[in-house]
This record gives sequence, C-alpha cells and structure tokens, in this order.
Amino acid sequence: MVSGTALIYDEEMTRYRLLWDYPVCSIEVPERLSVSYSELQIQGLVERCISVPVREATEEEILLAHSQDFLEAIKTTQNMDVEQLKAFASQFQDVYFHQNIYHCAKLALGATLQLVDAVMTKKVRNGIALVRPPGHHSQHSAANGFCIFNNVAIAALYAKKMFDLKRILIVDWDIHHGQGTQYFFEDDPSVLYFSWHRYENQEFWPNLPESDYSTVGKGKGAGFNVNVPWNKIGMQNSDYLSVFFHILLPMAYEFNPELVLISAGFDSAINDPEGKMCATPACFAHLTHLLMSLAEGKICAVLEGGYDLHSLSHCICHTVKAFLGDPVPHLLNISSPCDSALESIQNVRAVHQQHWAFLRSLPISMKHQNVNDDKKLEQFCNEEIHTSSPNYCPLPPKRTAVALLGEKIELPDRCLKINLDSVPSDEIWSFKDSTVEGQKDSLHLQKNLCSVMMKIFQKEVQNGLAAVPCLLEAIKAVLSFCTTCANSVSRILVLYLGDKDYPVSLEDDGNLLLIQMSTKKLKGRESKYHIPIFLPKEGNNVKGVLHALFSLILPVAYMYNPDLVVTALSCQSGVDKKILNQLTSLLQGLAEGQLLCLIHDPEVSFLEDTICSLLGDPILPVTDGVLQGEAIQEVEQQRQRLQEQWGILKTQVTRTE
Ligand code: X5A
Ligand code: ZN
Repeated sequence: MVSGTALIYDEEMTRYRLLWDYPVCSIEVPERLSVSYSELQIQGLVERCISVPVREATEEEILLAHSQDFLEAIKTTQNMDVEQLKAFASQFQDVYFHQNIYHCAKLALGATLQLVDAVMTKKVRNGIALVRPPGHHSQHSAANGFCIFNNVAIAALYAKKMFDLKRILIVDWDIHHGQGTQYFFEDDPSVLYFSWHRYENQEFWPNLPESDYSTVGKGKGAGFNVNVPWNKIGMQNSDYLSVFFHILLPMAYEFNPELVLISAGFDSAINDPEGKMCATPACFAHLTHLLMSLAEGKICAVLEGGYDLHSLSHCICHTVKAFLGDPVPHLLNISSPCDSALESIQNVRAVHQQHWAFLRSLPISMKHQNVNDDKKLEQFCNEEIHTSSPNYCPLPPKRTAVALLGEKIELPDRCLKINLDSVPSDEIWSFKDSTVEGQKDSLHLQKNLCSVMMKIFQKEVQNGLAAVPCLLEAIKAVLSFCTTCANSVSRILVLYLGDKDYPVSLEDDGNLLLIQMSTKKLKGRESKYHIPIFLPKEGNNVKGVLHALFSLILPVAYMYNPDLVVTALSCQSGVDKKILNQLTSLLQGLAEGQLLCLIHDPEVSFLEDTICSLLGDPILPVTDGVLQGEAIQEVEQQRQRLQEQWGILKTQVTRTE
C-alpha cells in the first residue's frame, strides 16, 4: 500500500525579489515561502512528511512547453543589472526579474517534476511542492503574472511522456485564471483543465474574453477546458463547495484521471489582497480531501499564488494535513451559494452538459444577464480566520475500531480490535426499545456498537466498523445510544443502503437526517430530513450512485453538518464494492471523520475493503457502468424537491425579478 506525503521545498527559492518600484508585483515576496514553511514546522507537519529534494529542471524539460528563444532570453537575465532587468521585464505583463530568478525557476520546475516522479513511482502517495516563481500564467514564449516557466503544465506534459498517462486532471484553484495552462491544453483531451477565477465580467486581470465559461476547448479537446468565472468578490466556502459538487467532481469522476495536479494558489482564500474572496483556510482541507479519492490518491499540489502571509501559510497547512489523512475540520455555515455564483454554475453546466453525462439533468438554459446580487458585499470581507491550535498537531491515533461478529479476518495492526470481553456492561446505556430487549443477539450487538461509539466519541479512534445481524436494529441502537449517552452529538446523518422500509417514525426535529438509497421504490414519507433515493438496478448502476453522491448526498450532508455519520449497508443489496469505498472515503470529510460503518451479512472482502477506506488507504476509481437516464431523473426529482430547504442543492438562479 502506497503511503506518505511528500513535501518539497528549498530555501534557495526565497533568494530572489523585486528590485525596483513596481506596485503590481510588490506582493510577490520571498516570505511567502519562508513563512509558510515555518508554519508547517510550528504545526509539526514537516516531520510528518517525506522530504524530497529539489533539483534543477533540464533544458529538455523546459522545452516541453517553451520555445528555445524564450529559454535563451530568460537565461540572459542572470547577468543583468537592475536597469536591464527592468527593461527586460517591460516586454511582458506583470512580471519582474532578478539575477537569480532563472535559477529559481529551474528549481521550481524541478521540484514539481520531482513531486510527479515520487507520486508516479509510488514512493509517496501524494505531496506538495512549495515553489517560487509560480507557473500558471506562463506561456509558450512569454513570462506573465509573476510566472516564468509553467510548472504545472510542464508537469502534465512530463507525466504524459514519462509515464504514458492518458488522462490528467489539473485543478487550478488559484484566484487568477491560468490562461497559460489553458493555452497549452486547449485542443488536448488528455488533460482536463479546470480553473475558477475572479473575473468580474472581464474587469479583473488578465481581462481576457477567453477566461469566460464559454471557452470549453477546441477540436478533440472540446469539453476539456472548464472556466468558472467569479463575477463578484466575497465568494465563500458555500460557493466554492457548490462548484465542486455541481461542476468539478461530476466531471472529474466521469473523466477518471490517472493523476491529479493542483495549481494550488491560495489567493482564493480570505484576506488575500488580490482575490478579495472569503473562503476560510479549512475550506482548502475539504477541497483537497474531495480530490483525494480520484486517481487512486495520486495527487500533487504545486504552489501558485497567495499573498496574505497568514492566510497562505494556514491554507498550506490545511492542505498538507488533508494529504496526511488527518480528520478534516468542520465547516460551519454552509448555505446556498450566492446568486452570482449560481449564475456562473448554471452557465458552466449549460455549456458543458453536451460533453459530460454527469452534468445532464433537466435542460439547462443559459443565464445571460448579470444578476442583481444583494447578498454579496462589494467591500472586502473581514471574516476572522479560525485556525487550529497553533503549535500542536498530534499524530492521529489508531484510526479505525472494528467490532465483528464471528467474522474471521486478519485486521491490519493499524486497527483497534474491539475485545468483546472488555466491553463494559449494559448499565452504561439502557436500551429502551422493548422489541430488542432481552434478546441475546441484540445485547451482543448493543455492546459491540456501544463500545465502538465510545471509542469514537472519546477520540480514541476516528471511525469504526461493525458487522451487525440486523441493520435497522443497529441504526436504532446507535440513535438510542447517542440520545442517552452522547449529548454532544446533536446531528446524526444516516446513509442507509437497503430496501427495507425504515420503521421508526421520523420526527423532523433535525437530530437525524436519513438518506436511503434503495433499488425498490419505497412508499415512506418524504421530508426535509428523510430523503429516499430510488435507483433502479438495471444492469450496473454504479454511476447512478456516484451521481446521487455529488448532486444530492454530499451537498445536503455538508449543509447539515453532522456530528456523526453512519452508513448502513446491506450486502445483499448488491452494492458495488468500488462505489462503497468511494462513499466511505468521501463521507469522511464530514463530522471530522467520525464515521461508523454498519454492515449486514458481509462478505469478507467487503469488510476488508471498507476497513482500508476507513484507514484512509488509496481507493480504486469507479470505471464500469453507464449513467442511466432513469437514475438521473430520480436524483433530479429529489434535488428539485429539496432545493428550497437545502439551498446548496441549487444549480440555477431561481429568483426572478
Ligand atoms: C500566480 C499569481 C498573479 C499575478 C497578478 C498580476 N499571479 N496582476 O497569482
Ligand atoms: Zn493567483
């Protein structure tokens, strides 16, 4: 099993800076790297990562993307004085030079390629390269926007060449459009380029018409370039997550990349003077986590922008912690995206639905006018950054507790096996349901579940697994335990995959959100907190489950913000193993990873796979099956029904004025 997170950094890349008065470039300072690296040290993250040395990129590697003339021109800056550097810079837009920048640019690219090598050869699972100069504005024969060589674009070309990759996803979450990267791959269907960026209807730099949503790629590459313009500042976590759920993740899962590269600029985070957006550093842990289930976990983040030193360094720490598999923090206040964000989402989905089955729902029309958005403040938003305890970041303990009924499987030693003899007696919690009381099996079940949950709530473990004789009984037992013994748990999300009618009358008090996926149409009552999803099981409907996951389950779950997530799986329901692993992985983004998996009548291989997902091991992509129209319709029906109550389900502007 591949493990470990690479951290690539070298102080040498702090050794260039702006030497003359040039206000547009003054924010790109060496401290961006040094302060970020210090914060990683303070949080104890450096020692938890695998340090990989940088190297200089070779000329051949630079020439994968750039012209020989351009390379020769950049070389000449090594021997220039300040006046010459200034004159040289004037032929490009918003970029400065220094005698040492060529050296640093070679190291930045070399660091990026070292990272790709380490991940592709499975020396590490994932990793981050902290580099200067950044890359995503750089073009074939032009430096641009603080960028000299296009690190990430060359990384993609290099990975295609060296590892024969056929599908690479580039996620550019920097707040500027990586127009340079877009130009390199516009007609290339093997690289899916996604970028969101501050746009303000072309009023924001680089002010290009081709940064708008209508640029989707050309020729064979049509559909493989995705631009999400932000036409207002002040975008928040909800806006970012909505774009992930309703645009990026469906496309990414349909694309099924073999490698994910992140153009990781953090000028899209709160307090950044360039971006003026409001996403908190913790949001980046979630963005990272949501991408980690792709490409068997092969994911490389490469620093681009980020100009508020405090915000930048905390965002980087959150990204690294997510890579390491630490529990991702609660995101509070997830709500509807603002109207301006919704308008962009609607437009992107409209232009891309012909290319991506996962975006096809009901016909989407284009929204041309600029909506009037009274929610977003035009002024700079000053929300406080919530940072985790600054200098203590303990290694997570045993991650998974397992209680099994008579199942004989070998548990990895990273698991905590529940020793049934040591389970405290039933006085810890009294089980009130009379139908269960007194039955030997039930008592056994209660003890098992009680024990696993105690370990989770006491943070002895992050998550747990129990094989149970009856799912519905087990769910009841969990709920009963939480109400009697765990009063800090006020919201429980249960995802039930099975065809039995859920018997307990649901009180819509919000303590329980029940999402049930069944292959039979169930008659039960639908409400805000009871969401039945009927997925007809003709052929293999794994894609239908994925679709439901992105367009319905994850958005609602994030908005609900549970304290505990419970999955209940009946193996007879014939659920696909790969999809189950995806579900188990993605749901760990909620409730700070407190996830309890209940499995009925399991096959050993199911248990083993689920344990691996719970432990955070890389998981296989879902490759088979097609997305059936009927599944789309069923999910879409529920989405439409629920979108007023769960605003993050919206994909279109609904307000008419
Ligand atoms: C990498 C990056 C921004 C350039 C802004 C120029 N560049 N106005 O964030
Ligand atoms: Zn940027």
